[in-house]
Amino acid sequence: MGDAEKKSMEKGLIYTSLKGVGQGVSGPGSNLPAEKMQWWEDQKFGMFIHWGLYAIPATGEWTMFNQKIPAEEYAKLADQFNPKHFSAAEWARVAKEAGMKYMVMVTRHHDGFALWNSPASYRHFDSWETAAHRDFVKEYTDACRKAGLHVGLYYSPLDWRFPGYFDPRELPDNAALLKKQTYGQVEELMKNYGKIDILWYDGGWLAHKGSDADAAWFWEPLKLNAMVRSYNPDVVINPRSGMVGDFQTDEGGADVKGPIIPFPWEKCLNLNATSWGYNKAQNLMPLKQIIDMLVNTVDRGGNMLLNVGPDPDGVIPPAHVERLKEVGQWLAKNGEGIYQTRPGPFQPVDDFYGATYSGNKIYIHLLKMPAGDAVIKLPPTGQVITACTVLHGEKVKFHQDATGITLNLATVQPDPLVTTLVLKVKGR
Ligand code: H79
Repeated sequence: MGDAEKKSMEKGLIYTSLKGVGQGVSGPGSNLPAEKMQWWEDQKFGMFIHWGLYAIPATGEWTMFNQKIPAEEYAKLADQFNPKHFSAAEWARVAKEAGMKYMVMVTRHHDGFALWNSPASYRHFDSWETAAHRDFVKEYTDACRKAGLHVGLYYSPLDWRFPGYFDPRELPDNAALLKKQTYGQVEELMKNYGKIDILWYDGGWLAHKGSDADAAWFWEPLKLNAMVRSYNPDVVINPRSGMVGDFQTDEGGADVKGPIIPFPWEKCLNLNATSWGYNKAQNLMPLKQIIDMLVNTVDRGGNMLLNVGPDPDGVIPPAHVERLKEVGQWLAKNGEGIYQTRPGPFQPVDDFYGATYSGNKIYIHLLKMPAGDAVIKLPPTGQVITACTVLHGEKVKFHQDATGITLNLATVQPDPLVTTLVLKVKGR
């Protein structure tokens, strides 16, 4: 897609699910040029991990706030947080088996408990100084790299322990302590754990009000991220520090619909739809829904970051591991049409199909088979199609003329999840 086309699409379309697209501050060198985003756009599928003290009550990562638990009371959970079966290598193994290419671990959520040795933590509220006496970020970053997965860290600037977070103008001294902690902790994460590929901020808003961009006056994200880039020049940064960010975020389990989105973006959602953190209440996504979500995301140019919430012992629930393995089995067969592709040339048709391309191949993802005459009519592309098959499978009858391409799927054995077809393009 050319620059002019991209610009006109960006102006003409409203991406309702992508809140605050392009909002936030930016400055020279604050964002990566397009060529440094290509590797990220190639990944398509990653693992998000929400794990912390909130795994113990098992009612979700917002427990401290929702149940109005005072900080001193909540802090006692750290005495019990001493996992015996935590293994970052096992997390990485599960991610790889699922076909995931990167991981993003929550290093510290809004409750303030840091999963590393964090001298910058207010009152040293971390896993190093409490029962576990372990640096989980170190174990995680080492395991990711060893497994060949790209390393992402999630960090929440927001910390509920600070009254100044809720009232930064009336309590500036306390808010300043919070800001000092954020700068200190982000520096620790960027300095002490080798090359970090992705920095995923969350909760840059103030007092849970307005947008992350509205709070830029407080966090000064250009200054914060200039420090980040001094350690990790090419790290891919999301928009939730109040800086524009290198990609846009679509959070939650709502279906992905509409046209191709012409800038880098990521869908993040939960495998257990109940909450991000470990939850007694289980609402595990059905396999077909996961594959559809992935395909719908990739066919519109996005990556999908699928979340797991390990239990207090650090173990990903076995039913979740099993479900992810099934996703990996579909990807082992169909990955060629997913990884390292770009969306198009056909615009997706909601609830029916979408497309990606790579080199001289176009991949059509069929969410369902056409009813009735088993025929699909694709619009003209201006390219000559020389062959059509099921990916790793039988030939598909097709006819191409000036009005488009007609595929006849009468003899096609569909994949029970999503069927991938391959069109070969002449001279590409
Ligand atoms: O870390 C996960 C969420 O905890 C976090 N972002 C993802 C990745 C997040 N922070 N804020 N929000 C999501 C939006 C806030 C939603 C809320 Fe609520 C609605 C806060 C209060 C009402 C959901 C429902 C959380 C508590 C009750």
